[in-house]
Amino acid sequence: MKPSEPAGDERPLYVGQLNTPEWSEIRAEFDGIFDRRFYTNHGPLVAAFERELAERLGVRHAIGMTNGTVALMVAAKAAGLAGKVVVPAFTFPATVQAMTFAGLTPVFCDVDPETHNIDAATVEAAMEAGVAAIAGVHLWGRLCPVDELRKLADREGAMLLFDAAHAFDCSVGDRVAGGLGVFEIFSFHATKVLNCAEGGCVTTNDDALADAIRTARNFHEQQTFTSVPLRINAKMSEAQAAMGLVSLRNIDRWKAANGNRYGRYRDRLSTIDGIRFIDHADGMESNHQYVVIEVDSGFPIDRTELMRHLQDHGVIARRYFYPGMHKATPYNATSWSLPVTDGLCERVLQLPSGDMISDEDIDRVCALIESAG
Ligand code: T4K
Repeated sequence: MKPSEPAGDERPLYVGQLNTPEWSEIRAEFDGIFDRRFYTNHGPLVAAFERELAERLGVRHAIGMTNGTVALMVAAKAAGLAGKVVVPAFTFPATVQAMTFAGLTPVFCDVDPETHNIDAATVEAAMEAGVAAIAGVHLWGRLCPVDELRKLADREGAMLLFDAAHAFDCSVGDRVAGGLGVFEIFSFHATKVLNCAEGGCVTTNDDALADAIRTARNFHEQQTFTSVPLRINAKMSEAQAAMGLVSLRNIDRWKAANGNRYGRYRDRLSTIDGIRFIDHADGMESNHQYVVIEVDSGFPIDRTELMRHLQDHGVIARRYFYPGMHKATPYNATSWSLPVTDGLCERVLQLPSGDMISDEDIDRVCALIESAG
């Protein structure tokens, strides 16, 4: 609960997931930071966090960054990408903003209506001359179809990379988010399953690329300033890494709790006419961080009316990613034909979940949906 908000049935319920470690765990890590008087610039906690991340995700390199957006921007630049990048329009603005900041031009592609992810067919339909990269987004923690995308990327001579901001610890069989693209990025924002308050990382199995990313995230080289190459400050601080290390110790517990909340929502919502519950039951090991529904024409009111109905009752559901990046300035200067994305932008609603959402809260949200219209 936010400190200033009253308890009780009508307290606002937010979509942001705040998974909260025990204060004693956080305090122990922060005591160490203050004892060492070493706050940032590649300190011991960042090094430990990077090691533990790489081990957990089964990758050679996990490089701590200040947030997920900057991680994507720096990695794209360090990889030497230039020209165009195929990217879904059905994503959070940060995916596209980071690419644009890195000097790339987004070419929007549509997504699969079932999974909300890109696939080889949607990317192929968007391919044009000058495409240097294909950037998938493992949306809602569901992995993109990696094999077919890799085949297409190889054929087209494009780099395959992933925005895995939603997909920490998500997998299908032996395929784990983090090692599936030439590089992938994660977000450790407060609302993510692994939470550094702000934070992120790049993962890669490419040693040379990892070196280039580590160099680019640090604005100068050691103690001399004889040259000033194009770099930036994208470092993760010790405080962020402390939160990350504590979060990692709790991740299995949080994933299990997420799974329980997700299951409770699914059981109630799957039986409502006109509501499609976005299910990850097809062999995916998900972090169940996102509870998402589609409101179809069979439901008595449309998605936006349902969102307002919920918000009027303190349930702050969100229509991510309305209206779609292809309709947002400045990207709408080109006219894009993305019918699936357009439909999803009218139907998708994200519901509250996370540590602060109890079973009773979920029942309250579901009852409001059942009685809507
Ligand atoms: N790629 C993708 C696909 C992403 O979804 C994101 C971020 C990124 C890249 C970039 O990663 P970062 O640079 O952020 O590391 C929120 C998060 O801020 C953002 O990290 C996340 N995706 C996105 C999906 O959601 P907003 O602008 O919608 O946040 P905000 O402040 O409205 O928070 C959402 C809800 O959470 C609010 O209703 C209240 C609640 N909340 C939030 C915070 C920060 C809390 O209860 N406590 C809090 O401390 O973007």
